[in-house]
Amino acid sequence: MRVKMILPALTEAKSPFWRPIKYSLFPPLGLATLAGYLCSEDEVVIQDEHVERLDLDDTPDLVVIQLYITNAYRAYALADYYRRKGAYVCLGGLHVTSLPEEAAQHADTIFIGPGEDTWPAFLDDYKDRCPKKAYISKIRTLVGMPPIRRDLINRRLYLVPNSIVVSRGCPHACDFCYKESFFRGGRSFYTQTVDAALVEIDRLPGRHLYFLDDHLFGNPHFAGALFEAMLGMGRVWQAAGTVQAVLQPGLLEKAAACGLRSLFVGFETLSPDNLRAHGKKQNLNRDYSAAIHRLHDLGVMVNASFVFGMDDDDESVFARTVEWAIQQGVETATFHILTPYPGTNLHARIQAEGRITSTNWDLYDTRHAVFQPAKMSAEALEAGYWRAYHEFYQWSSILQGVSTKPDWTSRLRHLAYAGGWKKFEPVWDWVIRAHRVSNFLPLLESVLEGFNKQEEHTQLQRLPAVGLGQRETLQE
Ligand code: B12
Ligand code: SF4
Repeated sequence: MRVKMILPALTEAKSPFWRPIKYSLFPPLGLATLAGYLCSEDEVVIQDEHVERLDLDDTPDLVVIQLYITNAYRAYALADYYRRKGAYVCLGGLHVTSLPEEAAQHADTIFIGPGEDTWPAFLDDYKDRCPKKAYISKIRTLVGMPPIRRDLINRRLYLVPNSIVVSRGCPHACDFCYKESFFRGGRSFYTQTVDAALVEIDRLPGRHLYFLDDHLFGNPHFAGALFEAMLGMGRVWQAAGTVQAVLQPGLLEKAAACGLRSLFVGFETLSPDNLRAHGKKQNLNRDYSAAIHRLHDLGVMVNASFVFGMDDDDESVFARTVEWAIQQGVETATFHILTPYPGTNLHARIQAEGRITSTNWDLYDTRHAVFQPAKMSAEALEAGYWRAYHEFYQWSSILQGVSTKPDWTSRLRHLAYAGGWKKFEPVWDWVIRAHRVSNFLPLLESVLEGFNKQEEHTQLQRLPAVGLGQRETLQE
């Protein structure tokens, strides 16, 4: 059987003139995971339109397309094209789960929820010539998952080829997040075994890892055991976590000791009313500054995530948030416009209030206001969003952030990391077009390390007396 797996791109990512580095970061891990369930006799190709031109002259038997909300229209066009050519087309992913009826018009089979149970079930039915129109995920486990087909990924095309997920979902339930609707009907947070996670880590060459888990720290027992086992592996890694997890004693120390160097943290808003309204209870009454200090003290850079346009936000939110982030010495910030994804509680509420202003999924990219904000106009929200990026990443702000750092190493690291991402976009564009992006991984590793080995040693001294075995190994 000839199988073609496609991660379609949204329009801007395809443009030969503008290839933001963001689209060349991570390979299509979801598709490579699904490819693991195919037979060794199957001919499989994965194509990622974010980084390569699709070969549309082929004649696969089975076409598998992954949908996010912003690539949905492109995915439907590709699905229609391959169905006309006689291929059997499967659609799955987040957007299919949110709007199955919409997706079903373009597919032979659709998949609702994660694919680890439904995809192998479909493959059996397909071989028996009795595939169903829809498969709904119910069994939620990562136990027994076949190895991810990383051999199908062209590592050269990505800055961060070593992306990895060792869990699915998240223990929280913020009303704007995709996760409640995606995992409806079964468990919405589960992890691999520590041993399976370590096997996957061992398969990844080099030093750098990027954990794409929604909340790597979500199960403290799992995370603690994983970090202890990673001690001495010499890895340098990045991940995402919550303020709550950062403030929890012990766990962050273990993470930093085994190589955590930058953490994406969902602060989302400085307003407690907003946190309450959006079900982000885990952030309520948490000392954000203390969380940032803890991270910085342990040598971990902060990528602070903020959402603009919640009901308590007026036009003062942009300047206040940016100023706060700069004063805290946050190295990088990611701003989003609140986006009511179909299927979420947020969407249901905003729709019931008659405030949805667009159902053009291309605009659901967290950079457009697709609803009427409560305390400002949609235009003010979009303008404020762009201003926030501009003001946070202007040189004077970067230098102000740098000046909060206590020593030259962390100052230099802040400067290199923040400046590297946002101040050299044309250079990145050239590098991506020249297919040389993977050459920059050693530079990224070096910046994350803070050009400094001493720190790792210091962190090890601070570790509680767990995982002694690994510590001894490291010191040998
Ligand atoms: C990596 C990533 C990206 C990469 C995407 C490319 C890539 N290489 O994957 C980049 C950086 C480009 C990106 C960009 C964006 N992203 Co993004 N991204 C992620 C992230 C962090 C990880 C994805 C991942 O690898 N997951 C792990 C794999 C194993 O899971 P998976 O991909 O979901 O695949 C599984 C299932 O979905 C299912 N499945 C998927 N496809 C199919 C197909 C079939 C046939 C079957 C059976 C099953 C199936 O089975 C797979 C195995 O279980 C997710 C958050 C998350 N934790 O998932 C956000 C996430 C997907 N991104 C999101 C968003 C909003 C965006 C952006 C629109 C906006 C922005 N401001 O960043 C842009 C635009 C993306 C686009 N192309 O349209 C949202 C999507 C919301 C939604 N409802 O669609 C998410 C969920 C983040 C969030 N919490 O809000 N992103
Ligand atoms: S903590 Fe993050 S991943 Fe978890 S539900 Fe909230 S937004 Fe989603």
